[in-house]
Amino acid sequence: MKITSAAFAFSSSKISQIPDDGLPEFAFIGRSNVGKSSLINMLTDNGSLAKVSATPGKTRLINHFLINREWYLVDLPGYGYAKASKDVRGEFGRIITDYVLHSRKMHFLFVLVDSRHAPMKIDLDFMSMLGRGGIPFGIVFTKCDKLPAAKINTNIRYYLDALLEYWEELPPVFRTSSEKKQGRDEILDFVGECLGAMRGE
Ligand SMILES: Nc1nc2c(ncn2[C@@H]2O[C@H](COP(=O)(O)OP(=O)(O)O)[C@@H](O)[C@H]2O)c(=O)[nH]1
Ligand SMILES: [Mg+2]
Repeated sequence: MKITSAAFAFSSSKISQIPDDGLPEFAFIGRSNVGKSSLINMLTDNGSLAKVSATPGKTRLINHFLINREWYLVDLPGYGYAKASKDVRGEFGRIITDYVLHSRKMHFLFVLVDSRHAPMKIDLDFMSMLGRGGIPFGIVFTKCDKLPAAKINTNIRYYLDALLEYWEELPPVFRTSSEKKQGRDEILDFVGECLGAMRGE
């Protein structure tokens, strides 16, 4: 898919504020600092659509960007930064659980993880919550330019092996680098195929 237009649409602090105009939503989430804003800017070919921040964990809003007047790219708040609350829902923040578990407009969720790290409990917990809820998601390995390719491959293999201890099959997997523009076509083509399937193509 080619992106011909991308523009900020609106911010919401709870899911009831999200306008219902029938357009499908593809959302992005991950721990703070995982490279989510950079990825959104890379995908939309816009250097400043999403703010790349040196101080993680600030955004508590859901940001919608309208792409090609056809679908929304949704920037969800990062999780795992604020101190975990005792409230079970608090681990990821209420707005996050409300959106990913209960927004009927979300068509697919891209869960970002840093390709340099071993699986972290909070990411595994998050994915297992998605699995229990039957939420369609894929994993995006970010910052693939930061280590040599062989090392990244080993890390990702290790990560996927860890997931296979919990899951019978793996979700779709994407490798990205916002620095090198790696993984852009794969993600956009995936979204394009989902949109085509929704139109019955
Ligand atoms: N080398 C490299 N650095 C990245 C990449 N993506 C993000 N970063 C850096 O990681 C930090 C956090 O990025 P940001 O997009 O703000 O993460 P967010 O908190 O998940 O939105 C910033 O210093 C970025 O420059 C990438 O693909 N490669
Ligand atoms: Mg950000």
